[in-house]
Amino acid sequence: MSNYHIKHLEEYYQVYRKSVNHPEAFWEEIAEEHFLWRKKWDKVLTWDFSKPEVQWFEGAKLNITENCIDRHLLTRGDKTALIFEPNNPSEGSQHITYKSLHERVCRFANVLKEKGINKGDRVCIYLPMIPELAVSVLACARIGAIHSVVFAGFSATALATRINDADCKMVITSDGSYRGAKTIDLKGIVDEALENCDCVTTVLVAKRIHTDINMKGGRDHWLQPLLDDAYHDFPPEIMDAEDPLFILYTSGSTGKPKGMVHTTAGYMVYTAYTFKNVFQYTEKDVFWCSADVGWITGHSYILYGPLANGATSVLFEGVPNYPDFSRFWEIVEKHKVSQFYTAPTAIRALAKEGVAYTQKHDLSSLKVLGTVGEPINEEAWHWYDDNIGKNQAPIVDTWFQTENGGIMITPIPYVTPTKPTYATLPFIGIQPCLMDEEGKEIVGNQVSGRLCVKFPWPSIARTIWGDHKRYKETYFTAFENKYFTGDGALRDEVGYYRITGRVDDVIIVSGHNLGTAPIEDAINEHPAVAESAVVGFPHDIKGNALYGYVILKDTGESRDQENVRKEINQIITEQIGPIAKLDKIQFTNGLPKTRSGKIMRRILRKIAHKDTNNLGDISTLLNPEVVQSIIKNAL
Ligand code: 7RM
Repeated sequence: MSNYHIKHLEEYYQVYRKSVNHPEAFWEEIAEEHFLWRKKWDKVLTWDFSKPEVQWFEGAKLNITENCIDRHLLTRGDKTALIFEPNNPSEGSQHITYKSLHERVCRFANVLKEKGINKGDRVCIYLPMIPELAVSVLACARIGAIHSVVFAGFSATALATRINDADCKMVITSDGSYRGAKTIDLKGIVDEALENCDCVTTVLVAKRIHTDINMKGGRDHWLQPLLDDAYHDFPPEIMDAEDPLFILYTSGSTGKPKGMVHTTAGYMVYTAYTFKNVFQYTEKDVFWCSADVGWITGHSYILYGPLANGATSVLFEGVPNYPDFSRFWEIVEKHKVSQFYTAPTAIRALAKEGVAYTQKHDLSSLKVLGTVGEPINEEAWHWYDDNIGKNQAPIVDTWFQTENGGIMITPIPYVTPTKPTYATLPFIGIQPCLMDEEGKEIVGNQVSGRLCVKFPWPSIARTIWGDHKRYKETYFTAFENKYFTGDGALRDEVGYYRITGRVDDVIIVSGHNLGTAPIEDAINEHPAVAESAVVGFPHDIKGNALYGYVILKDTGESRDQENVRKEINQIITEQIGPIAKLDKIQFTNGLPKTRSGKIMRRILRKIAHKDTNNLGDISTLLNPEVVQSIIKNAL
């Protein structure tokens, strides 16, 4: 039996028990047998959730890029590490081998050093999904600088806040970016942000869209000439296991974004191990995660997890609807993608366009489908299963958070029987529990509560950059000695978990706790509905009543809206019960979404509460314009 690669359900249970009963022995064995260490650890784990403090593999020395690149050179030097698929398909894809990735990362590392970046310095990376993004992330890791990738769809204000919070010395960006048929002036956004950032002394600029841009003398440098002149080798900086690897910002429900700090060894071990098992990756597979590297999913499952396994990973610059809605499936066919990993919001958007786009392409290479980021509704789950996987490729509904580093609750494909809308079982080493409002653990099955984790796993974030107190308050105060996720979940009769959404999405109607996910699920079953969001609003008798925002499918025919309202409530009554019926249903053309595809229910709640004077920070919205139209038509 190999603990590294789980292939049967009995094996899962056996390895799981070992990981829980003897966590140190278990992770020590995984770390020892599958990674390259310059020095082994003195102690596997030190932890105390009351401080909170967590250290894994203390005393060990390593460099993560040596594990992700150098150690593959002998056996996989000519294997493709990254397939770059550009925004415009006619530009043609690029295959970057492990050998060439090594050389590019080393050259970039030399450029960083030459520009005065040293171990522990923070570097902000604000780039589109182009090879330079992967290379700059890895170059930072190679020299021991802490990367802070900011999604290149964020505004100048959001960027400046993040640069200042981490006190970055350098920004790496490009002249611009492509997004479908549009171009975006990235360098202009950086210039605007830097008017308010005194910490940045150097800006490196990659050429992507070849437009004329402003280069500030002394501060801004074109990247390519520097790389051309740099030496092709660079010895990796030897890091401590607990040296920070990166900061990644995640928005809080209030206040400024939280810079989650991830460290080196534990993050490497956990992302590599989850990647191998959750996607059942084997040597000849081509893996594609469609997330942006600006999110934790991209960090862990486009770059570090796949590369640590010597895998081939697709880096896609574009969007699902350019040149048309078949783009994803064209890419699957072209690169014979074996594992495809995307978000429910993308699945729903594609499902809305019908199946003709999926039928134009040969999808038979697909062995595993993944989803992440939000609860996936039942209809979208089946659409994905029927039309993309052709009922032959298991769906892994993977739950995790920026704070977690890697996948926490998930089926293992071909091992765990799946169940629509359920993330199913804890991954190896993860000890979830459900808590009630009084702080008591809820044991047994067929129960629901607040999702916590009892024991540290190797890739848990260690702190919030510059604010350990906030880290403790946010995650370790609500429930003593437990990590609190902020999510609600239920556990079914066999112990499978279903994530029902953020706890602040729980609405109490006449004393009944209702999660938004199952209600939205029911609404979306209506054949005319494309997408929906449910929030609560104050009600004299029930305490709260339900307000649904519903997007109808664009079928060209006009509909009797009153009738659709009735039918929606009928479906809800059948699936959940009359308690969950909606008092108000507003039809809309769009829902406010974050740039990673999560519905911003906070704004919808304010509209339902008729409290629209102060909507708070909407600077990270993908589509701020829909907010006004929703307000105008509010019920
Ligand atoms: C990976 C990522 C984290 C929040 C989390 C949940 C929600 C993520 C799922 C999910 C239901 C899933 N990190 N979430 N995955 N909800 N099922 N499979 O998205 O930090 O950006 O967001 O996303 O609410 O707390 S994140």
